[in-house]
Amino acid sequence: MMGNSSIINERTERTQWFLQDRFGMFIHWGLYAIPARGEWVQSVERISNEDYKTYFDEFDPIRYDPSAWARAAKQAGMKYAVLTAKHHDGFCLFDSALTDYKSTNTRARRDLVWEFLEAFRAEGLKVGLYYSLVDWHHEDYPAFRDNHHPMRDNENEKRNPETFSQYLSYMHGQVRELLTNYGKLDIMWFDFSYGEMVGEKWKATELMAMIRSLQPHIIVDNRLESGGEGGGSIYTNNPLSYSGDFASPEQIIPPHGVKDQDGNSIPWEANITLNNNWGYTAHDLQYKSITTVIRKLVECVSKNGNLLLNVGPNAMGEIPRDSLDILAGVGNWMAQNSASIYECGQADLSKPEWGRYTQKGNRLYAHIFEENIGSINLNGLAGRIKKARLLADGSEVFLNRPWNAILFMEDAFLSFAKPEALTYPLPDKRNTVVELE
Ligand code: H79
Repeated sequence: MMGNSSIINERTERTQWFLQDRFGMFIHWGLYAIPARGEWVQSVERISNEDYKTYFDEFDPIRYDPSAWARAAKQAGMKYAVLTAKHHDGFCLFDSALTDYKSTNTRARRDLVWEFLEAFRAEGLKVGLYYSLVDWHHEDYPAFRDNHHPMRDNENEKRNPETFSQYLSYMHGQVRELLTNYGKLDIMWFDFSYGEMVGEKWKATELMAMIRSLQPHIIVDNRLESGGEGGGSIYTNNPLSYSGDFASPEQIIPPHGVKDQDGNSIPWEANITLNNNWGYTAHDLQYKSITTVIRKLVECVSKNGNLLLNVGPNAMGEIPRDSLDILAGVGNWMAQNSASIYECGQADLSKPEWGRYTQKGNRLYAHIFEENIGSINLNGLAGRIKKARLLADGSEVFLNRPWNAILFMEDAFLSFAKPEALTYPLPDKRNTVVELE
């Protein structure tokens, strides 16, 4: 068992920065920005590689300016970013020696990954790359050539084990390129395992040994062993070498965070889109509100998790205006309230009915989501709070009105007005944070 406890210890070491930073940008960008019907378009519409090549021939993102992306991420309060170096369609945004299907062979003639990494590092952000295990383009990934849908993929019938091992060499080779030619990377984000395509089907022990030897500090997601639904040996007290450093719930914030079988917290990051798609989708205008995004971020942190929030730049290379507006709004909130996010985690209190707590040492952050309430009840905190201040402006919030102390012996009480007043609107009615010391 020694090996496994050391896997957990090393995971704890490697993920320290990750658990402090809490908030990152996911970027889904590739040829699918041109059809603009989501990153699964080739599979969903059964587009042949020959027809899909139209987009390769046309790809020319003349307004790609990763410094602008990096500024938007930083202003939003994000501390790291993850770009799709290769998605399921197999198109590489980097100058791989192992394929011609890459951005440097398009009209762009640019190594888009390299420029992304430079720009985000220059803004002081940590950087990661997404790499799809699934590959609809590679000729030795035969199961997807006729039928791109993995859930309906009958690999026993369609996949030739000998040619598949050539795909594995290609995949391992590209991971080696990314970890060798692009400087220090902070995150490696694989996507995804499904059905029988799990773990050693990817030669995962060998792959992880290579990753650890090339970049010992990089953190890896858990998808060499699982899909977006969660799972894998990271959830046990007996994780395998390729169990990954963090769990990656997709489009969901787990009700109770992520814990292993013994109830210990596991590092985790919810990956969530701004609208209903990952890749740029012109007709999808169902964007989440600024408030919804802020509350999702707070919810993740209140359960010891991170939020990796996705943007899908368009074919010109720009993050859509709607997305930029949301990021700016989240950034305005973060500019005043990020002390309740960074280095914070779950509080030793149950969820209050008016919002959520986060905690950092002896500082408790009361995130108030209900509107138009003049006072809130702090169950179980009577006598434990020295002072209460609005995090946004440092202004005083009143504690412990005498008659409340009598009515609620266990509770403290916060009031946003002088003690005589019964109700009073909160200074900022939405997503107000009170710092309790
Ligand atoms: O990269 C993003 C997604 O493309 C990828 N993971 C995130 C991070 C992902 N792979 N699989 N899935 C998500 C789940 C599969 C969903 C599907 Fe479908 C249901 C595939 C086909 C039906 C969603 C809906 C995609 C196309 C239609």
